[in-house]
Amino acid sequence: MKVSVIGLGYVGFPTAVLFANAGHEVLGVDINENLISNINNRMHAIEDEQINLLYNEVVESNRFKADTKVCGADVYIIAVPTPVRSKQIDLSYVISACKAIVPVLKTGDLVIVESTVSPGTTEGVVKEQLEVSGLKSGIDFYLAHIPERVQPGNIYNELVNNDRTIGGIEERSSNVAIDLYSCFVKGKLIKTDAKTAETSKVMENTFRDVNIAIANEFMIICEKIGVNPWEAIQIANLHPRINILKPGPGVGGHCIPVDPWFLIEQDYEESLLLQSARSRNDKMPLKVTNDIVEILQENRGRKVSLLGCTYKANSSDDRETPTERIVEYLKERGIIFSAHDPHLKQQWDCTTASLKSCLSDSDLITLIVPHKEYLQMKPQELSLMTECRVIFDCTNSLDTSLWEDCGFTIITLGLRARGI
Ligand code: SAJ
Repeated sequence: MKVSVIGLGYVGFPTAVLFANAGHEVLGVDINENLISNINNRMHAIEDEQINLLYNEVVESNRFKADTKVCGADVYIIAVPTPVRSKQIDLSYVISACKAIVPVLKTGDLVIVESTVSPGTTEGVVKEQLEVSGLKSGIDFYLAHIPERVQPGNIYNELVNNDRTIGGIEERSSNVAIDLYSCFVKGKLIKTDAKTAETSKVMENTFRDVNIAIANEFMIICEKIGVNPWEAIQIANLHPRINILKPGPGVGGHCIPVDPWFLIEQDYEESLLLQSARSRNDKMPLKVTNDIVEILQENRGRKVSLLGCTYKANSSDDRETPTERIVEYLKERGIIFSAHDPHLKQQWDCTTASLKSCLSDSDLITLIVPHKEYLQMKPQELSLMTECRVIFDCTNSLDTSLWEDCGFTIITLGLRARGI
């Protein structure tokens, strides 16, 4: 079949590669001309070796091409961003994708929405936009929502092995979509309706946001009452039905801090817990900043070095990253700082390419993102780069006794106010 994947980002690109690898003729579409030219010239790469390998094969064998325009196909997969701006969901990229499909849509085609959308969007706005073609959904063409569930860095494995929710606007749309996705998905293909699929997708990430918020709140309360939150959470998690996630410097990325808004906007008055979890997690960069300022004052220090700028360990993705907020707060307070991240694709104004220059004249090292490069470093190696011996560990990732035996003071998030 001819498959057109609209939006060649974190999800669209690997999805296009897997459809091509399964034998379909794939046209990837994106508004970014640079990206299109890189993809066609085999100069594109993502953080997943398996996908990169298959991508080279499918471009070479002419099964995958990219363009800025949507052309006629049998299947259209919409994988464009749905950003949240000022707590409002921006559907404009999804609507543009629908408008681009309308002139080429024909009887028997299948349209899939993979982008995360609010409950009711596929059967509402998407269907309405596509029916401008004069064709009727569920009769002339098929329509389904199939949310993605991939973790950056583990995309091939998760695209192939995770279960997928298949939410057709009616039974036949679900069945046609199941036939299509079974060409590369080894996980279960779970049939439901479009609105349930949309709801369960945003529920998944909202659950994670609320769980991280409770971990952060437990940490703050434990710190106040002089209990080690990391130990208390570890013990609580020994209960067979408890799984509290980890406290940290905040929640970043393009999914967990964004998706709760798709549910909150359905009912502002009643979504009290979800709004509260959002605000708990959003306040974490401020808590880290306050801790940094206090630790500097206690140590009569002036400069802090921030290690880790991306939204999570071993990823190059810096969207919605807590470090960016910490940087803003430090600037507002007039604190001297520099930052470093070996995974960033593009340096920030405040980052240095070398760790040594980031650490120069530092009075406090704050480990925000526990990238493997930092965790693999031995205390002796760090000692050679800096005279600073105080580390603030925001994710409890360092082996405290190992570092303290080598002359460092380790202050762990949540343990600062314990007075020990
Ligand atoms: N975080 C914590 N404490 C934890 C776990 C995570 O503070 O215990 C922070 C991370 O540091 C990061 C943020 O939360 O800043 C989000 O990281 P994540 O690993 O929880 O999630 P994402 O955004 O990388 O991917 C999520 C995944 N969803 C779930 O696990 C329910 C992924 O499967 C989804 O495909 C993805 O969102 C998405 O695209 O929706």
